[in-house]
Amino acid sequence: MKSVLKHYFLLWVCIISTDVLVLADDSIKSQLEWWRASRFGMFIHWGPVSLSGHEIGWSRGDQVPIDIYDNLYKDFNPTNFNAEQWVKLAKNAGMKYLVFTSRHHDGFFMWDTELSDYNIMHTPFKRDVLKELADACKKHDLVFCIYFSILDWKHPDYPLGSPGGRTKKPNSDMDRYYKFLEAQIKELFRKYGPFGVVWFDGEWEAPWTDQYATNLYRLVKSLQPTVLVNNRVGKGRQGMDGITVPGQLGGDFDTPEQRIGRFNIDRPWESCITLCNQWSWKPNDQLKSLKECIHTLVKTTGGDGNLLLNIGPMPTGEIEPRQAIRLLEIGDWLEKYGESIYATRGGPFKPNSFMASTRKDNIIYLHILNWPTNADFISIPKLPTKITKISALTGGSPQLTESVDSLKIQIGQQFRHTIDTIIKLQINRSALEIQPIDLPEK
Ligand code: H79
Repeated sequence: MKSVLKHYFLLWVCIISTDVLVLADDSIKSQLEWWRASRFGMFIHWGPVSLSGHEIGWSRGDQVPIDIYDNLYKDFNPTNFNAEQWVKLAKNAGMKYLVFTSRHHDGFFMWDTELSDYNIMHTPFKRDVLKELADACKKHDLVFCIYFSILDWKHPDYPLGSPGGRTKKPNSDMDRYYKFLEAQIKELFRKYGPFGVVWFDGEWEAPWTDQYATNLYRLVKSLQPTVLVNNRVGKGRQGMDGITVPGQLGGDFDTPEQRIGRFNIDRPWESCITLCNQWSWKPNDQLKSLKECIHTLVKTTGGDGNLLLNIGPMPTGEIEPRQAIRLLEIGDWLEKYGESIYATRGGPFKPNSFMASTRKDNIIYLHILNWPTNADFISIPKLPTKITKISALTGGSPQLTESVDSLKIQIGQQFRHTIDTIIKLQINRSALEIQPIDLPEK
């Protein structure tokens, strides 16, 4: 009798878990299509820690003593914050969605919550930043998304208190903490939803278990069946490559961090990468060049992933002018060449160090990122299709020479760009049907 019951129980567990996955697959299909076609989003890491200039994700109880860190909010008064300016900047940068840190590991709530006093309304600023951003996104037609850390080093019920679990809390209660977390998620959806994505983080710490993960995933999908959830809801992410271990709860997409993800046309993925070095603002942080930003976007898209590019606004509420200028430069580039990025899929050539490729309909875009120094042409493997036309989005008239096993492409020196030379190949079949092709590293 006992073993029969056990079988019933196992069957029930299987039905419940399959049910979650099937539900997700059906209801997010068009949402995933939108997200993939968007290709480029803005990540924003912001909070009282910007006053100290230390990193939001690992300075509490490390570079900044806990009692100092937890009192920073009393001086947080970003009077120059203007949600519409941030949103307009994201739009002008060519970004299609915005992911904002509603609550990071440090436990500070950037919204007007009923669940804790440790929130933005208890700063001298007293304005609901999340609400202002959600409204501005709606007004300017940018998809609003939230980042939310599963861990909370400040809350007494969460067992750990600083990076690496170095601080432990004596009277913690993880079950009670989980209820508190659920209440936050419900409040967020009720007051600020719907969202394009809920971007979880902090799942790697030991108190978070598969059971909590499954419950949270179900809760989120019940609140908004169409919302996308990243793989950090569960325990299946492997390291900073961000790939989910097969068979584990992995949400709707993978999340390589501070690196370009590997070519993958089967599983959706998004690289999150900072525009400077830190996630949250620090003075004189090193800013990436325009070339590095474009190469990152092109290689990400060429690998069939999205790019979530992060900025950390200053404690005044402003985005550093030099960072804003860089974003506008990216936007200018996308304005001219966006047809080779948006609504494309990665491939068929897998990116390597000198080029990437994207495709849609019967078109393949070759993005040549570094020209060979010892030749005036590039040579790539032949395509299993006839090429009906060759042109260059970036100017000039490229010449194509086809041999038995390779394609040779030449273009005048003055049309070889230092950032990206975009060659457009029109073919006589759907480019999406072509199997991925490895490019040799010369
Ligand atoms: O929100 C951003 C980060 O704050 C958060 N995830 C992204 C999206 C994040 N929190 N922790 N981590 C990422 C991983 C931290 C790795 C670390 Fe380290 C190892 C922190 C300290 C040791 C690597 C090495 C970074 C600093 C030294």
